[in-house]
Amino acid sequence: MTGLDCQRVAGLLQAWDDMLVLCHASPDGDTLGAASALVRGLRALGKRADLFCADPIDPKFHFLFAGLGREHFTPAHILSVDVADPALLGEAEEAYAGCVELAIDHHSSHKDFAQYQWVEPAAAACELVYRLLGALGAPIDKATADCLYTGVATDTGCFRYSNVTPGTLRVAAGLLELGADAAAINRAMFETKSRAQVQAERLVMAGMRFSCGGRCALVQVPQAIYRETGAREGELDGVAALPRQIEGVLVGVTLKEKPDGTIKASLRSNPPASACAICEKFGGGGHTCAAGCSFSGITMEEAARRLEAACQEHLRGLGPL
Ligand SMILES: [Mn+2]
Repeated sequence: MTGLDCQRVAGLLQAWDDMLVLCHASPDGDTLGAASALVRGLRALGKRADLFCADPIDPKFHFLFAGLGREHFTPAHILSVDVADPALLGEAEEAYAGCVELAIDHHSSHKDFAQYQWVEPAAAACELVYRLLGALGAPIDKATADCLYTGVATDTGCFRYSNVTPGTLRVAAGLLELGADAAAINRAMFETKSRAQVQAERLVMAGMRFSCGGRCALVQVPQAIYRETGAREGELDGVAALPRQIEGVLVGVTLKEKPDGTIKASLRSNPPASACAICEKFGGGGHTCAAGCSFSGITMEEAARRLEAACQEHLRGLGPL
């Protein structure tokens, strides 16, 4: 449980070899981009490294792994990127949670679980990995730049969220100079939907409900929607952004039923509401304006009811709005 900065992390990695980099479950562009870029950078320095994610990777992210063959070795050091809580390792939690040596993360809600951690506020874990590769003197080729750009773009909603700082844009500018294909990545991440996805979004939006005098909007994604439309799970990631787009909504709630019956909630908030504060009431966390929590052993309707009640309480606590 020792906090490190970028330079000290670079020092550790210079001394280490045979590294396995863990991503969080339900992987997004940031955890995958950061892991792939870190592995590419470490390999460029002549080290053995590979990455692992417990959950299947949506095909839209497959390009992040182009040209990155698997390495077979017994890991001597386990790292994690973008993992705020060991529970987010998913199926890998049991095997790995106790032996993560270094956690690199940008979540303010980070729970110390690794021997060493480098946790620094940034828009994306990829921002930290970009700086780390610089400190290591690792070359950043086009494929690595594409990975890092993907993480920064996806965690900022294509540079639209309040987490974007001048530093974020400088990192993005640096990545463009290194050859990142921003236009193609933005199109693939933000402007491409399958027909199944549009059909699924239609069904989800049709069931949207409002509470707290219109300040909370909630949508539900039961497993049946995937069966009915043929949409893949990852294709509905963007749905979480939709409820908050509605005028007057301060908290947008998206509930997704997992195959095992667990209900995953993704909350998005507009100031002064805090998605993170609401999720923390249920053992979750994240960023102020984007956070998550999960429920097991209850129905989606019950999870919806509890979250609406928590939103109500949170909004009341903010005083007259
Ligand atoms: Mn992230």
